[in-house]
Amino acid sequence: ASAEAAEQYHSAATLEEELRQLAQARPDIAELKEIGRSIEGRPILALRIGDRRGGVPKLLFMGCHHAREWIAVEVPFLLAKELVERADEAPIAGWLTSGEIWVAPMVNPDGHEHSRAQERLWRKNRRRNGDGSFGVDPNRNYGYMWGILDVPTSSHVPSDETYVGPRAFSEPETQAVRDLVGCERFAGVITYHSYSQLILYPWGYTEKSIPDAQHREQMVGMAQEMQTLIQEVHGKIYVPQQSSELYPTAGDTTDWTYGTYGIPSFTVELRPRTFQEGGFILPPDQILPTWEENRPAAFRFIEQLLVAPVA
Ligand code: 0X9
Ligand code: ZN
Repeated sequence: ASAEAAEQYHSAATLEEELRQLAQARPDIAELKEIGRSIEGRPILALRIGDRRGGVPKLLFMGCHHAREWIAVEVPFLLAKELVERADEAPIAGWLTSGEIWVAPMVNPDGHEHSRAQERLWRKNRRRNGDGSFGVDPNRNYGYMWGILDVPTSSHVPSDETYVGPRAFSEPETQAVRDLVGCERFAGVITYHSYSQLILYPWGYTEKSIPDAQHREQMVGMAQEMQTLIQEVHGKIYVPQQSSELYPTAGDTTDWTYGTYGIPSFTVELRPRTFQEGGFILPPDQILPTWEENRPAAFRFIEQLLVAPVA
């Protein structure tokens, strides 16, 4: 069963191949970019989708900061595929004229390959920490409030699952995202993870709310709307909450994108809801329904931030 699953989920190589095909099929609207290279030298890829008329708003969707979260590759990949394959249909055609959508489905390719071939439940990247242990948690390595916590969910011990790394942006995987976001000035970010079915917004490092009440209202409102849209498809409930309500972490992706640039940013935890339902091991027959329920939420996010950006 697990060999079968490995075939239906993308490897780093099959993802690269399919992203390349999408870019080749529609060079007028899609371009494959290497935004960096992993520790083991794998390309970190993003598909840029849009007419590129210059000065347009841009959105970023990412997946698979965590190696074992295989479904978090598939949802952003299927988003990219649909945007390219239906680029001439409404409403997508309009989006690709008014803005640009960037999709990076596998931020941590080394960890992902390790999860596929060696240790299914591997989480981190494949950094040699020098003490015999491997891996920095890419979702603790971003440079906003980096390292301020020392707790089990955000650890300074190299062998721990949530090791923050020796310094902010010590890893090529987070450097790639840092450099992309620094160049492209995104109007919104969604980063896909699994599991738990949650829609998380900043802060993650503190139980305090973000100071800007308008931003908070906007993100809470969008998260609630996404919850409704998701539930309408297959009845699954994705609970909106502040990241720190799940547990506190410092140096996660959305604290950095919001804290540094003020970008509305969400961490979406995909299926399943519980450990009992399989946890990180999501049967491949759930790839499509998970995409189906997340599609209208992603589309709404695009409508709100690309077509009618809030001032
Ligand atoms: O721990 C994480 O990085 C995310 N959960 S996961 O199970 N996919 O590893 C959640 C990050 C959200 N941020 C905070 N909880 N602060
Ligand atoms: Zn994760």
